[in-house]
Amino acid sequence: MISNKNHFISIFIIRYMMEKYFALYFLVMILCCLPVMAAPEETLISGDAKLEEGLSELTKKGQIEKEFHLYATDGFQEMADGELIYFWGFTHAKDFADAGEIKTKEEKEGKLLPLKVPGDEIRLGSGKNYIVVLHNAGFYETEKHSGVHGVPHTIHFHGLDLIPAYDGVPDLPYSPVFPGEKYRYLLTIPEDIEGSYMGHCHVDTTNHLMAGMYFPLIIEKNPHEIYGYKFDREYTLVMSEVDSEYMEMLRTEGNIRRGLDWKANYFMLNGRIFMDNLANPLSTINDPKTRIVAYEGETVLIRLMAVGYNHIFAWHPHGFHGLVIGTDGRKLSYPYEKDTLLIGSGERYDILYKIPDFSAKRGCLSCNFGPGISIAHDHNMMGMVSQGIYPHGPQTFFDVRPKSMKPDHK
Ligand SMILES: [Cu+2]
Repeated sequence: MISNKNHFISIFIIRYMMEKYFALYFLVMILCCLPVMAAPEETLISGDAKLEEGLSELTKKGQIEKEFHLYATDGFQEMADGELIYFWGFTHAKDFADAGEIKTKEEKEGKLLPLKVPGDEIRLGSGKNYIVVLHNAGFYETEKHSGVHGVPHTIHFHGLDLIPAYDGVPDLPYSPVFPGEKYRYLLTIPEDIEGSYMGHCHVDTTNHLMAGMYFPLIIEKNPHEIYGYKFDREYTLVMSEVDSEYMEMLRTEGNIRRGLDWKANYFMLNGRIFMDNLANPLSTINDPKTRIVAYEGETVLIRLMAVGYNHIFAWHPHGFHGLVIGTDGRKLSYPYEKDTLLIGSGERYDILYKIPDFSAKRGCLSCNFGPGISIAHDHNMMGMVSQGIYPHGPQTFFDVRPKSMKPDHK
């Protein structure tokens, strides 16, 4: 039994301890509760039981080749003429890793790569399973009173024949992805499918697509081979258009119903325009993904794609006829030669250019069988005039170099 004296001492000690350590106890409690008190985690829009079971089964068996995390957001892109254009688009963290939920502009800038239009290429292999997770990171550049806050997005994998749950059409059957949410798309690529495709947002498509929400998607069976044809180098060229004034209106007012007012004033190749100042670092020709470099005797594959409102692009390289071997992700039974190829929104063409070997005899004095630079451009002249100035359009160089300059030449 505790005596009165001992009891008094015990209470005194407890009170002393409580007072002394109360601040510390309080601090520990706050720190422990912080994760609970923080904003709720990103919400996953889940599919029905069958979809979820299928996904976890593949994951358990280790049959998911790779998971790509794409973040829908907004930003600015500087053009070669100095114009800063407001865009919407898809970006990602390094190696398309999961960067978790993005809730602030600081997090976006710290964890994700700067927004680029078109978005970076995604490359998949035939006969494999992939998961693409779409996160809506929200918009950070719109003005407060703009009507485009809290806008949802999806990804439509253009050209892949997928079930509706993975086809990216909003509410068919799943709701589109709002800020703070994410959705998983399962892409099972059949063994016999390869070629050039695209991904783009399918919410209010006129506005979201034209605002920059698109990226190339490549499916390959074997590297340096397509439809049974071998090639040495490849370039993916996305031809697209943007109305920078409309985009600024979206940013400031957000009146999406003006979609029919769209009037492109920039026509781009991989999101860039050509400049008459050849040293301009933002010009098409100074982008290693857009300047077509090849060495004598090589075969170059061009994966040509278009995104547009009403512009039909006319791809025309000077000095070369290309062999069109595939279109819209399918091999052509009868390939054909073209030097001017019309391409409309959503179309893709796979074209091979055989660069003759200069060491072989020229066919004639004026034949372009040799090293040097020639241009390749949009032959729909409307496209060669961005902001009213020629030749600021989708134009690049075909830069053919002597075999002796090849880095691995012996
Ligand atoms: Cu969208």
